[in-house]
Amino acid sequence: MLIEIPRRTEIFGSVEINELQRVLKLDSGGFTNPRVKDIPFEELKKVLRRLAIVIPVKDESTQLLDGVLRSIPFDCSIIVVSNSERDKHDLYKMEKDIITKLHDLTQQEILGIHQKDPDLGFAFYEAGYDYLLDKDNLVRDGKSEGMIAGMLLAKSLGKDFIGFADADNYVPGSVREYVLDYAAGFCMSNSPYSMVRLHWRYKPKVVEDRLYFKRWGRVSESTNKYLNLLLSTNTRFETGVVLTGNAGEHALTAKLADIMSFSTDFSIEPYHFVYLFDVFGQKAKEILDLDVASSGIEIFQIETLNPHIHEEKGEKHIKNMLLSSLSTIYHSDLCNDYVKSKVLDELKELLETGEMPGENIVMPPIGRIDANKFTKLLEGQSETFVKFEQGAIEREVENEE
Ligand SMILES: Nc1nc2c(ncn2[C@@H]2O[C@H](COP(=O)(O)OP(=O)(O)OP(=O)(O)O)[C@@H](O)[C@H]2O)c(=O)[nH]1
Ligand SMILES: [Mg+2]
Repeated sequence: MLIEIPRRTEIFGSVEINELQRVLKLDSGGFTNPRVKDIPFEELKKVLRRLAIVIPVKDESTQLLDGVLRSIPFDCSIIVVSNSERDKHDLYKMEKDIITKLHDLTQQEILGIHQKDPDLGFAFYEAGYDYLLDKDNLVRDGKSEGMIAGMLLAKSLGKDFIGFADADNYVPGSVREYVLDYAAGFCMSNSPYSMVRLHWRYKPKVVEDRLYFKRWGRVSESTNKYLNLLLSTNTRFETGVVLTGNAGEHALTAKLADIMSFSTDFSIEPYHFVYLFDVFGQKAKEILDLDVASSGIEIFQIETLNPHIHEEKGEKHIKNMLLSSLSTIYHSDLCNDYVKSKVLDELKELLETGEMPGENIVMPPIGRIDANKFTKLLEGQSETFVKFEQGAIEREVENEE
């Protein structure tokens, strides 16, 4: 892959945010120059083998899920965490069938679980992690809650890198690129604590019967604006470095996943920044982790070559995302009265007069949970858990011998 080298890096305490980098070519010919980095495919492949892709899914069309599953490079493991309907129609059964068929045909490693499985709730309960459980000890609804389950399963597979891909993507080829972009980010990183966040080149919409290649979504634009304002007011140097505040498509090292707190549902992505700024930024109250402080946390923001074409979820979803994204910023330790007033102005149509943005539920780090023990509680117990191991690699190794 040929990818731009970031021109600038903003440093905020232990957090290094690299400026947006464009993917120049998905393939490359070994040509190097000071402005671009050439990453040979073999290097990407080494990372892919250490990467699990978690796919959170809720009531998406099975055609879309099928395309996304087939697009994930073979070397990665896939983990599907579904919160799809099971009552009227058992959509999860159909998803499980797709997973099973895909494994039969490809031998790729693939795991699946349903978010509402009582055994999943029990595994969290046994691990002493009840922050995402409801009163019946079931995992709450929410994308973030599903992602946390996925991260633990990835850790139980011994993966060093964990990435996410939405299930509602219409273009399987773009999902394949996202995964390669994650691998490229990890190839460039020097710290064991790093994160890769994707920015779409375009998010096309249908306008007057024709495709319009839109650059920015309304929620992303606002979230980025206020995350940048948070940084600017604290460093006193204006910046626009954050361009991936709502990046659902992102990946992080398992070591970083271990020390992060996660905000509920769709506020998980903007909260990554808020958490890192609050806890590891230059105004952090205490140094929590010496290893992190000395290694630094690297954030890469990569502009994809492919546009992002996904299912439109409607105005209500967009409003909820905007409200929960800006609420995380409003409740940051670093948010002063000026930024708070700007956020309130932005949200005035969504809040009643005098109403303040509610605080999102935040779930503490998962680093203390024994992921193997957690997964063992599901194996052989849970009705919805499936785990298909990779078959073909063994054959490859045998051939090499
Ligand atoms: N496991 C799980 N997945 C969910 C849940 N809610 C949504 N998802 C999935 O999370 C992914 C992202 O959700 P979308 O609704 O597409 O939201 P988005 O793409 O971030 O937002 P838009 O850009 O507004 O469409 C999709 O694959 C959803 O099916 C949930 O409660 N649990
Ligand atoms: Mg979507």
